[in-house]
Amino acid sequence: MALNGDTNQLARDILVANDQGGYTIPTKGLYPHQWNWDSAMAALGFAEFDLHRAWLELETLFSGQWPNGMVPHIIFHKPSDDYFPGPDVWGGDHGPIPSSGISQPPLAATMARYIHAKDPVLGQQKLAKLYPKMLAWHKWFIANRCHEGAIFTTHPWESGRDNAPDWDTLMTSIEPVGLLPYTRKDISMVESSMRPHNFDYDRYLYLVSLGKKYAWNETELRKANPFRIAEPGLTFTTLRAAKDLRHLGESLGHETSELDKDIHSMVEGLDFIWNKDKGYFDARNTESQVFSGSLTNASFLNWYAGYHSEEMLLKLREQFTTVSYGVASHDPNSTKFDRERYWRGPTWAIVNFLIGKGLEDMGYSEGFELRERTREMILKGGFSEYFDPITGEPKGGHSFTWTAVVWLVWAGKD
Ligand code: 2M8
Repeated sequence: MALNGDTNQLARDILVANDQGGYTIPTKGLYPHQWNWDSAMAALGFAEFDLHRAWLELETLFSGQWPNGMVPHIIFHKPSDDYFPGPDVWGGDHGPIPSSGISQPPLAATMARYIHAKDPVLGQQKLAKLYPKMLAWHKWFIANRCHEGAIFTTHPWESGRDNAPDWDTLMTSIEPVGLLPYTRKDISMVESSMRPHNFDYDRYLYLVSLGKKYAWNETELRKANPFRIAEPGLTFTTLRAAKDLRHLGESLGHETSELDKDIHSMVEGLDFIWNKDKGYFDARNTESQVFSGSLTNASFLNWYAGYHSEEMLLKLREQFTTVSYGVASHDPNSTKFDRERYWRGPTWAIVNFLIGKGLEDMGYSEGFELRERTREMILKGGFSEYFDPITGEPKGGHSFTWTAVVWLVWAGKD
């Protein structure tokens, strides 16, 4: 589906159409609630034409924050029959609004910094209330998701890269005992060849049932939940968020030495996820210490966190010769590469943006190359959830919020 008409206007229309009045859904039908990192991206998109709406998006996201600081990955503001699993399955009634019991890559502080820069006077007013909440979320990550300075995920959904090959070994070792029968809704809306297998869903739901059983108590879950994988996506986004929080904290006149300490230990923690044998950032089981051996689009987020790696740059250049539309979510040379199955091969505009912007900000021309490729992909395939990295064909959901945002803030810019 090639785009016709004013692409900027089409992108803005998607944001407005997905706006539920205070929060933005990723797309109609498939994802009818507020998702965490999608929402941070929506805020950035709104900042292109409505700064007050941009701040409201972040405020609404933090209105679902739990007393322990966690900001859930899904906030169920309103009931919907379109999505499974809903709030009853999660048992996530530990915050002010029904929600899931896990988090997602923390983009909010970084997007808040971009939005703040557009109007620092308004930004200072908004940050007075938001900054302590963002800091509490950061502290939650450090207290509950940090292993030797690297950030780990306790559920495939927490990483945002649901069915990535990073989790395959651990997923196979999980026996999903005691699961009640359930009906998936996603495969009635998107072809099943583009979605996770039932094998994965059984385990996603089993891990949710564990969380519910232990009332999402992190101390209990540390003993009960076998899923603990340090991974590049959460590590790099948390590191970047900490740097942006420090900047925002300083602008408000706050003491930020605690953040300095965390940033220092997270930079040291990059060693934990550096797979020396393969020469790339890789997911790693915190218990067995075994690497996944997966080169993914998250492996390339190091520049987003302000961290250059010559080896990763070589890998990126190599990837540019294999696929045409950005960075594939899984290594195109791997036998597990599946060009249409969600996080096992397709390219995602949002991750291209995070990688590309990081590269551009650090002065690497590969960032511009990635931007060009993402631009072409969107012009050719529209505002899809993800795309075939070889042909650029649109895949997954349509009229997708974060793809529209990537166009507005980056890919569509001259
Ligand atoms: C996808 O994940 C949800 C579960 O969180 C799903 O498939 O039901 C992922 O791509 C995730 O990263 C994203 O935030 C969410 C909404 O776009 O969809």
